[in-house]
Amino acid sequence: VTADVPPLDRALLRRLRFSAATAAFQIEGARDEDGPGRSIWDDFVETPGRVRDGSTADPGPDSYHRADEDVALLARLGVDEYRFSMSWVRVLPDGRPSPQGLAYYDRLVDRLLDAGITPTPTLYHWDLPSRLEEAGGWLNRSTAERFAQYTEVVADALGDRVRQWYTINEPVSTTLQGYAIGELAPGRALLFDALPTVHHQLLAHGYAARILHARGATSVGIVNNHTQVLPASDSEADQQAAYLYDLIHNRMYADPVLLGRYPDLEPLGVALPVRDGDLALISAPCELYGVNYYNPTTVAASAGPVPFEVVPTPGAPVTGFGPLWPIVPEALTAFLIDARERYGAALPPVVIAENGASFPEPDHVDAPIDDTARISYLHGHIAAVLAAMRAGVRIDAYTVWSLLDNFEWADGYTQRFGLVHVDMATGERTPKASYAWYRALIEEARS
Ligand code: GBH
Repeated sequence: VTADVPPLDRALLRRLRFSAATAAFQIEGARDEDGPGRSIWDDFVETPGRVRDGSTADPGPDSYHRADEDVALLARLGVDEYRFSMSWVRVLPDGRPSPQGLAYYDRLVDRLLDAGITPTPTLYHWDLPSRLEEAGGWLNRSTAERFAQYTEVVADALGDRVRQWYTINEPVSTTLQGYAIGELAPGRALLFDALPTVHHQLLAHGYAARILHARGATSVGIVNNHTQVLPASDSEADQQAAYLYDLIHNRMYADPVLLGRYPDLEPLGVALPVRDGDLALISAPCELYGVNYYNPTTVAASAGPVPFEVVPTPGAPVTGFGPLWPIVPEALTAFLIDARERYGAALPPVVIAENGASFPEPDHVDAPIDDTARISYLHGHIAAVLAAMRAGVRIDAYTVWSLLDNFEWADGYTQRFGLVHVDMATGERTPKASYAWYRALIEEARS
C-alpha cells in the first residue's frame, strides 16, 4: 500500500530508530487480577457519564494475558523499540512492592529482549494510585516523593536489563484535562488552581531521572505533549491568546526541564510552589527529550473564564476527533525547528514518543477497513520529521501511537489509533494496512 505522497529519503530514515507505543491502563485489562491497587482511572471509568461509550478498559486488548502476542506483532513489524508503560498500582498495590505485579513487566522485558526489541518503559502514563489522589494527588508535593520511591522499586527490578526510560507522560494533559477542566482523571475542574500539578509532576521527573541515572540508565527523558500554536488572526488579541496558550501548553513544561527556569507566568497571574533546589533537579541533563505530537492548535482570544479558545484550523483535513484535530504535518517540522531555535544546545536529541491518528472504526470487522487516511497521516508526519532533521534538528527515534487499538480514555473505544485492530469482545488482533505499510518502511530503512 502506498499513499499518494513522494517517497521518503532513505539516508535520513536510516538514522532513526523506529518504535510503537502503548500505555498500561489502555491495553492491559485484568484490573482485578493479581491484586493491583486502584488508580484514578479505575475510579473515573466507574463514574457514570465520564467515558463516552461507558467502556471500562477491562478487558480491552487484554494485554495482561496476551503480551506474547503483542511481542510477536512487534517482532514482525520490525521495530527497534517498544514504548509501553508500567502500572504504579500493579507494582505497589498498597505502597509495598507486589511480586506478581512486577513479574508481568519482568517477563515482558525478557520476551522483548529475546525478540531483539529494546524495552523503553514509561514509568507513569496517568494511572495515579487512588490513595495518593485522596491526599491531593499531583496538587500535593509528596506525590513526587512517592513517585521517587516507586521509581526505586522499578529500577531495582528491571534496571539490570532496561537502560532507556521515559519518566512522566504528558504532564500537560494531566494538568489541563485532569485537574483544570476534568475531561480526564481525576476529573477535577480547578482551572488555574490546577497549576501546582505542573511543578509536582516535573519534580517527579527530576527525582526519577536522578534515581535511574544513579542505577546505570543510559537514556532517560520526560515525554511532553507539544503542539505548534497558531494565532487565529493577526489581531493583537489573538496573538496574545496564542502566546498564552503556547506558555501554558508548551513552554511551562519544556523551559524548566531544558533551561532550568519557568517562563514568566506574570501574564497568567499565577505562581508555582517552587522551592530552592527544585529547578536544578528538574533540569539535570537528560539524554533524550520525548515529544508527543498530534496536531497544531489554532487559538483565538476569548472573553470566557480563560483568555483563549481553541478553534478549527482553516483548510486542514481532520482525524476522527473532529475539527480540533487538524492534520498539518508541516506544523510538526515548524515546531521542531522552533524548539531547536528556542532551546539550542540545551535540547537533547528528540524522540518522537507518540504520533498517530484515530478514526471511529468498528469493534468487529469481517473485511479490512479502509486505512488510507492513517497511512497518509503517518507518511506525512515521518516526512515532516525528516524535514526537521534536514534543517539540523537532532532526532533519534520515531514512535507510532499506537501498536494496538486501545482504551482511548474519555473516548473509550470510539476512537482507534492502532496499527493493529483489536476486537474488544474477543481480544483478537488483526493487523491493518498501516501495519504492513510501517513494516515495509522500517524494512526499507534497514535495507
Ligand atoms: C496522548 O494524549 C496520550 O499520551 C495517549 O495515551 C493517548 O491515547 C493519545 O495521545 C491520543 O489521545 O476532546 O479533543 O480533547 C494526547 C492528549 C487526551 C488528546 C484526550 C485527546 C481527548 C480528545 N489527548 N483527548 S479532545
